[in-house]
Amino acid sequence: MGILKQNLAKKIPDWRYNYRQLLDEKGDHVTSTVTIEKAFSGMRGVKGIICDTSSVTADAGLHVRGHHILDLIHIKPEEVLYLMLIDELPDKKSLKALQQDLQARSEVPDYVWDVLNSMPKDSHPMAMFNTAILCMQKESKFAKAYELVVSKSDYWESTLDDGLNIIAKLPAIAAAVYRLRFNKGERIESNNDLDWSGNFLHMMGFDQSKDMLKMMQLYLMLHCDHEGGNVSTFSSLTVNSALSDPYYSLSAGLNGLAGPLHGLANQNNLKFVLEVVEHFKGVPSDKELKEFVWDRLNSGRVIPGYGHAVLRCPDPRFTAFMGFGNKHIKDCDVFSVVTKLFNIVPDILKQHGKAKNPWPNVDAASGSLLYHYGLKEFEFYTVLFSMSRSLGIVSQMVLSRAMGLPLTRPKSLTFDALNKL
Ligand code: CMX
Repeated sequence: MGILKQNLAKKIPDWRYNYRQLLDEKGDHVTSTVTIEKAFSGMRGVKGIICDTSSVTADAGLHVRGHHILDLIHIKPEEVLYLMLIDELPDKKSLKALQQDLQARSEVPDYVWDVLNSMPKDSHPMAMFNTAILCMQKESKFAKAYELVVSKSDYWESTLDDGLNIIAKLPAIAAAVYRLRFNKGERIESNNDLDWSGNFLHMMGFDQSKDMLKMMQLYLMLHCDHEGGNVSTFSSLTVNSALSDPYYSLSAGLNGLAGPLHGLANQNNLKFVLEVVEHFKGVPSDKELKEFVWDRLNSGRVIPGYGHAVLRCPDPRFTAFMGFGNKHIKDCDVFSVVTKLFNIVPDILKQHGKAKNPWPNVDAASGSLLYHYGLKEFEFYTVLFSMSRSLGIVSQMVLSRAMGLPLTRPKSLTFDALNKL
């Protein structure tokens, strides 16, 4: 039995007990009220779903199992996966056991390469990545367990199996999408001596420089989770609540991550930054950059990487990326423009008067680091976000099944019904 299953099996009985006790004692407590305005605003602020892996506060941002994200920037993606699921950071032995478990599950079925090879050469990398996950659905242990009428209380085990099987394969799939889509040559065989991020860089064909590896570990850790209501996680969990297996559920949510208001903002932000550098043939003055930003806003376009549905402060994940960039990147026009944008965009958005949060989100800096280290194909960036977000989505699916949460099914109202209220 893998380390995660072993430790979850010890924890889940207590969690279930606490959950039942909470329902018995406080089941009728009100968490929030829903007004017509909220119904028309994408349910902003409606507290109606459960997420234990992480929470986001408006003034401090992401906490993973109670740890502020800036206190976790030294850990690897595998460690944050363990933390989200087990509610503890792994010791060295547990981390090694998890890494070995992932390596043992990492072989990708050959038919995935056939599917990817047969897609149009100009497919978006996100369409390729999500198709690769979806086409492996027939491997699902959960779907087989369901057919065999496994007890509902055991659903979490096959959900975990599927989730780990997918996560283990993501580095090889993402690297293959990169090499195929951007004509980088043949796929590179996996090197199981490397960790999840290192092996990914190796299969992409990048040098294993210490800084680049650290940057990739940071990238793949920072995007892991953002509580339960963001589009990708919420979509995955909704699909999973119908007992669709993790292959169906994860690819559904990642299709949401491919939207420009969500994860695609990282590619759009870098595209915007490159447009600035190209337009001014380098780093513009503050005055020039202000005019450029206003022109974009006045033409009805958003500033990608700024604003957020929940945050009301600079995103600490942005702060983490800027900290890394300030330490490691010197004389880079792209990073200088990102820094300048941070100095001028919030004031402009405040004057513009629409965005409730004028501050940068995670997507405002991440691309400049990737670009600096030679990963210049910005259409690929959301795939990296997806690899990381899969860790949180899988964790949340496993915990939802462990708690036996039911089908997600909020009630809708017609316009007429609202008028009659
Ligand atoms: N640039 C210009 N206008 C913006 C803006 C931005 N960065 N952020 C918000 N606004 C506008 C909205 O478009 C909206 O305008 P309308 O009333 O004309 O529709 C208005 O301000 C109010 O929006 P809001 O309540 O502040 O923001 P929402 O909760 O509706 O949306 C988000 C949040 C992130 C979609 C929005 O800020 C946005 O579009 N940002 C740019 C895209 C982006 O960076 N997305 C990535 C978010 C993080 C992630 O998921 O990866």
